[in-house]
Amino acid sequence: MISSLANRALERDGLGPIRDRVLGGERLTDAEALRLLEARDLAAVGALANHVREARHGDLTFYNRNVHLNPTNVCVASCKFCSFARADDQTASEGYTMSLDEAVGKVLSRRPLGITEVHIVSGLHPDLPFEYYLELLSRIRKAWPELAIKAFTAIEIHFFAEKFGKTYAQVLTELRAAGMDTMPGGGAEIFAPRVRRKICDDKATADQWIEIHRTAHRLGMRTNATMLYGHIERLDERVDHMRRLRELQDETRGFQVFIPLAFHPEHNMIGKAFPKPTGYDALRTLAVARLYLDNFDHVKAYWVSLGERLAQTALAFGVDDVDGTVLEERIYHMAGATVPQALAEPDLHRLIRAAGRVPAERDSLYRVLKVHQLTGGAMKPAPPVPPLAPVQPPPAGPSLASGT
Ligand code: V47
Repeated sequence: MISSLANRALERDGLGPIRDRVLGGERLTDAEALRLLEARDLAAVGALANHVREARHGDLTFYNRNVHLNPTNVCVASCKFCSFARADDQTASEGYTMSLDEAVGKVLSRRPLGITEVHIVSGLHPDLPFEYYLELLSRIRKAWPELAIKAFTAIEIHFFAEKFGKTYAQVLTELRAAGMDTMPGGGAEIFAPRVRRKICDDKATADQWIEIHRTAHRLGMRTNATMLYGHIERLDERVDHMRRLRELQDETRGFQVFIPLAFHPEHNMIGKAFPKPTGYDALRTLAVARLYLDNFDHVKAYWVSLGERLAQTALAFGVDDVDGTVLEERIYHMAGATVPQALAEPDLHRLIRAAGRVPAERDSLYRVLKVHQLTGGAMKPAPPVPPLAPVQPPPAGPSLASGT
């Protein structure tokens, strides 16, 4: 329930009608989401988001045991917010490309840690053949069949389709046959063309990002969605971004989680003009996402992007997921993140428990593996994952024109 103090604050700020609609289970309009993003009283908005979070998940807070793999940072795109990409493989410029042995070996070396998911993202390398990616997946899959492989953003899928003359469905089908399970949510940035033109004008468009996720969902895959905020975008462009995600989710139900990503300003082209978003901005964005995205099961506070303390605080502002152990993250550390390279499972438990929540280890598809109650941690059976829209056969022909 919302406390009487929060209720009073909502009334005082003219947000009573929005509160009533949220409590009545009604969908928020774009204008209402914008009102909430502009609201003065963060705690009151947070209380509303917390109500929705607790109604869905109680105190459960999800995390997984995951590792990251970034096989190359060589990238032909020139996103102005990116600190990770390099133009070539020269060690002097900190460019690198792992051999397949190196990349596969890195993943397999984590086996003793009980990892359940690897998250693979790369730069758009101008010379690597498609077989490199297929073999990367198939070698991991063969050596470690039960490891879930979350791989390749929509930006990479678009790049492969263009470079190798395939449709999105063909690229996804071939990667999937090689071992890929789900897709991460990266590369969405902000969908508004005004923003994309300025910060990432030479990679997949918003429409293409959406179409690739739609195609993945139609093929029966689960994917994630992100939003990179805290740079040149306006608040209404954040709402527009979430609206497009909500619309696709209405259509496919294929998204698992929404992850707002706070801009990190170091070592990139726009960082000097835009400092890191404030804690208030981060919490308000997460809370409004929880309230507006009524068809998303989960909202994640990525601790690497927010820092452990803010991610922990976010658990009272609508968030139910903190990502995972994240061994060996590079993208945010190259952009100035000062958080550790990884968090051990007991550290995640400590953060979650100190926020009054219950840690629940999940797998890559958000099935609960273990609820860590303080009294011993009984196993809970994994709930079934609801089916997606029927699997559609990939259309024939190598054309990209249809975007499928
Ligand atoms: O696509 C790049 C963003 C993304 C910066 O799906 C930056 O579970 C802030 O997508 N400041 C990669 N953000 C990370 C990502 C992700 C992370 C965790 C979980 C999941 C998931 C996905 O990071 C990029 C881009 O949008 N990014 N540079 C920067 N300087």
